[in-house]
Amino acid sequence: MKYSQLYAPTLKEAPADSEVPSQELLIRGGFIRKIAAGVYTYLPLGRRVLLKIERIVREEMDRIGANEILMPIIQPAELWKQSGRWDDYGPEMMKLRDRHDREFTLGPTHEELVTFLIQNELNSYKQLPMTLYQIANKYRDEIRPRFGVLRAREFIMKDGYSFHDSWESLHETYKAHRQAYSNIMERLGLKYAIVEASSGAIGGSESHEFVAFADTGESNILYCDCGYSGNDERVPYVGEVVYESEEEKPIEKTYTPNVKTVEDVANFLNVPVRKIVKTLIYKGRNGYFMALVPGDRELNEEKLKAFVNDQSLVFATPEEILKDFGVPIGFLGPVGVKGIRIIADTQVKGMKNFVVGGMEKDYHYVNVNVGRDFVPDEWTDLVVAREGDPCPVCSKPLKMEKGIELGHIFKLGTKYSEAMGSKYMDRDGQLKPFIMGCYGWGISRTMGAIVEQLHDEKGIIWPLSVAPFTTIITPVSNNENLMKFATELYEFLLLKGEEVLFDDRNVSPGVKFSDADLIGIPFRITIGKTLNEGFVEIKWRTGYQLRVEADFEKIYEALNVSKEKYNPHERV
Ligand code: 9G3
Repeated sequence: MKYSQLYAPTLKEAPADSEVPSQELLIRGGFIRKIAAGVYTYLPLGRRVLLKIERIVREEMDRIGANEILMPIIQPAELWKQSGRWDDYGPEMMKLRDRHDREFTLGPTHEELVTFLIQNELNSYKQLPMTLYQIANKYRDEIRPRFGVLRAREFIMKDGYSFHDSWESLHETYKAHRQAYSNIMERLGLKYAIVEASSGAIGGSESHEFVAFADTGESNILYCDCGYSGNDERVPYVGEVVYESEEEKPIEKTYTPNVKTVEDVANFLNVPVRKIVKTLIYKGRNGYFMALVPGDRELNEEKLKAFVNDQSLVFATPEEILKDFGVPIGFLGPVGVKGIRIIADTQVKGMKNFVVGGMEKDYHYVNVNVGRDFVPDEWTDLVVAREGDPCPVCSKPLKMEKGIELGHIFKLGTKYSEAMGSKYMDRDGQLKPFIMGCYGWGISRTMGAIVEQLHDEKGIIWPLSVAPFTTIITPVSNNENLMKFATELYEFLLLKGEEVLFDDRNVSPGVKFSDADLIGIPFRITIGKTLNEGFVEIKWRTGYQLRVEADFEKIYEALNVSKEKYNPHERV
């Protein structure tokens, strides 16, 4: 392609609201344009990269025998009412009505739709296992879309669904997707981890995430040298309960005006945060829950939702708490509370003489003890695991890395097939609900993750496998014999099937060089004054430079050798 015909508007300045490198560089490089919060247009360079990511994902899916389909984005509400999830996601689900006032949703995922689809397609065990997948846009009205394509409201996902007549068969397909997803990560040149993850809302038992390491990532990966790794939402806290030995002191109700946060209470009462028990109120389908965790730990909503088996659980609002408990949110506590299920984190069991809210504005209880002052209804692991916690496998202290979740695979079981009555005839002539799996890959998010891992102060450093062009030909001026050589080299490489961009613009070499570095083309062939001595320069985006005879075959040869050796992570 000739640069003069390419619509690739590069920008000097980063958009004011860009928070992470990929957001800044994909906009400055002319790959994407923001249309609204979390809504992006992919410009020509961006579209080329997306199509290459999609092709890699498609090839790996086809390799494991998955069948590509394309389902509608708009979904009738009935399907979600059948699965019981129509009210589970609140405002995150984009709902609309058609001209006949019928309810629909813009699809955030397709479990319901595909399970409805196959009930009229697959009806015998002979047709199983079957995996169907699509690459299509999804909509999730995220509360805070941010970081560009890393957390968008409209995004491109590969979502696959498999149907089985046994868990063994599901396990085979699950393993095949694990391998396929590892291949995808390898072909994208990303540094990554496969981590145990929570299956949260989606139900089912087992799930794994494929996470690309990045300090800007929203996922916290806890890992251990023994090989264990898990997403902090999922990692169980397996530490022993530490039973404090101090004597129980008499409980006291203490005046603590305007001290709401745990830190404020700790400073005001001059106690360490870990001597405070945090009280959090959640609202589910059948009322409120009171959850208790140590003051220095975060409550893990995924664990609480799983424990009470209610995925619609949301944090109760200060207004609801004031209305239904008559206490401002900072002064909640379990002492003297009736008619609400109290679920406490196991570690609270060992605490002595701790502080809780006084269930009255501006008051806290000090020297509170379990048993004497209150008894929780249940004990369970409720905390978000963190660095230093014992490894669930070998108990050594866990380490943590940040990352971007790109792939997520789930063993669903019969959650959707039972809810939607999707059954097949098994070998004994019995009608059975399909055993299912589902497999997601964030296509548009992948483009951002690659830039997060592979960029420098000059711009993006695309891996060869997804670079919009592998090579850019840069004559340093439009002087006649430089342009003649450059044009003929361009046509020669095109005939060789090279994805080459010819920078035929009448701009300064400085602009050409900085644009080439910004948009991250792996190889730049500079046609300059050395042409008179019979040479051109090939510069790798990673810094390596070689001088090559100004001979088309030799240049082509040097490019192929370069491709063999090129590693975007290796800066020269
Ligand atoms: C919703 C909304 C947001 C959602 C979901 C439903 C996440 C929802 C989980 C999944 C699981 C897998 C198939 C592809 C891979 C991921 N956010 N999930 O179900 F209504 Cl608003 O989507 N689905």
